[in-house]
Amino acid sequence: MRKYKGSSKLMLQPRSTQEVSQILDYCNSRCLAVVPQGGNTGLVGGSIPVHDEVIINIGSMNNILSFDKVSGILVCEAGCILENLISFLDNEGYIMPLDLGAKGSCQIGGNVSTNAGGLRLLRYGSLHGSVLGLEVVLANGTVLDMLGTLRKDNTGYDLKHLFIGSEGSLGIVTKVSILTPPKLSSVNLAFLACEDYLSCQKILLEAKRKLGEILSAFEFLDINAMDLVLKHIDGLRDPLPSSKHNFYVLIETTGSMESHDKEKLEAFLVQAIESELLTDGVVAQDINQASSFWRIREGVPEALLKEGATYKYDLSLPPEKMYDLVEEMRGRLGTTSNVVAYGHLGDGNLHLNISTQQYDDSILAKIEPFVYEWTSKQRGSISAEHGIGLMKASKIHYSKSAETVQVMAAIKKVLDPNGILNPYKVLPTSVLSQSGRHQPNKD
Ligand code: S2G
Ligand code: ZN
Repeated sequence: MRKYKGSSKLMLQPRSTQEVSQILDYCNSRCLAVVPQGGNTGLVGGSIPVHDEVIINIGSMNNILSFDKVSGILVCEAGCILENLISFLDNEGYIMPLDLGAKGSCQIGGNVSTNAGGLRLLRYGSLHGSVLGLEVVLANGTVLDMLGTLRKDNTGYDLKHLFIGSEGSLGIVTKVSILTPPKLSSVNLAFLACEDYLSCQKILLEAKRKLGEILSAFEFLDINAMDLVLKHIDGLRDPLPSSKHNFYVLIETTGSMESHDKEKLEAFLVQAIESELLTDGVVAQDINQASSFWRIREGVPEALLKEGATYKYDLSLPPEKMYDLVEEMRGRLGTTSNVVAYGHLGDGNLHLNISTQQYDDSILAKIEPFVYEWTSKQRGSISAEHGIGLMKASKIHYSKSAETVQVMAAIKKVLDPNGILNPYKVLPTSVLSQSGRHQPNKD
C-alpha cells in the first residue's frame, strides 16, 4: 500500500522452528521488539515495523512436511507460498480451502495469522474451520506443538484459535496442519450484469436456493471498479461489451458432475433472466475464459494501486445495507474522489475503496470516523478479513466491546508480558499495561 515505513536495522530469516525459538528467547530477555513477517502482502500495515523492531521473516521455512492422500490433510511450514501449495495439491487432486489475489506471494503462515478470507470462504469456510493444528513459538521461545491432524479433538481449550487471526501479536506461527478439499471435476463460472444493487441481492438469494451445494463463490463489482480494471489491467476485455452495466456479479459452481451442474446453472440463469434480474451474462466456455473473468475481479486492487492513492475499507455489513454506505460516501465526497465498491457479497463483505490522486487529510476527514461509526451502528465489522494491523488498532472499539478488548489485552499480557511481539498492532496501546507497552528498541 506504500502507506507504512519503519526504521528497522535488522531482518532475520530463520530456517527452523528452533532458530525462531532462539531468536525470540534472545529478544524477549532483552525486551527487543520484533515484527513477524511472511509474504508482506497485508493491507493494514500488520507486517511492517513501526520503529526499529527486528523483522523476523519466515519465508525460508517453506517445506511441505506431509500430505495424506486419503484425508487431504497437509502439514507444511508457515513460509510456504499459497500458490505453491495450490500447485502441489493440484497434482494430488486437491485444492487449498482459500484462494486470494495475493496467492503468488502471500504465505500460509501469514494467511493463518490474519485469518485471511478470500474468494472461497463461501464454500469452504474460514481458516478457523480448515486449520486442524499449528506449531507456534511464544515470545519467550517456548514452542507450542499443537500440530494435530485430527478432525475431532475435544481435550481442553482449543488454543490454536487464539493464534488464527492474532497477526503475530501472541506468537509466531511456524507450522500449519490444514484440511484440504478434493479438487472436483466440474467448475463453472458465470459473469453476469445487472442494473441495481437490489438485483444483486436477489440473484444471491436465488443462487443460494437454486444452486445450493454447488455454489462455490459469489463476488460483485460495481461499474467504477469495472472501469478501473479495464483501464489499468492489460489484456482484459469486457466480457459483456454490448453496453455498460451498473453492477457485475461472478458466480462459480463447483461439483462432481458436469451435466448435473450445467443443467442447474442454466435453469438458474434462465429464471434470473425471465425475472429481469439480469441485463446480460455469459458462462465461461473454457478454463481460459474463466481465468479471464477471475482476472477482472482479482485485478481491482491492482487497478486501484495504479490509479493513485486509495483509502481502503474492508467491512462486514448486512447485505441489504451494504450499498447504502457506498452511496452515502459518494454524497459526502462528491467529485473529489472515485468511490469504488466490490467484494465477497456471498459473505456480506464489502471492499469500499476511495480512490484519489494523492492522500489528502481533507478527504480522510470526510471518510473517518464516519465510515467506522456507520459500520458500528449496523453492528458490522470494521475489518471483515484484512485484519487490524497498525491501521485499525485504535479503531477496534467500533466492532468490539470494551470488556472484550480488555480480555484480549489480558491474554496478550499472559502470552507476551514484555510486549515484544508486533507492538502497536491489533490492540490499542491504551489497553496495554505500562510493562507490556513497547518502547523503541535501544541500540
Ligand atoms: C479482495 C484484496 C485486497 C484489496 O480483492 O478480495 O481482499 O485490495 C481483497 O481489497
Ligand atoms: Zn477480499
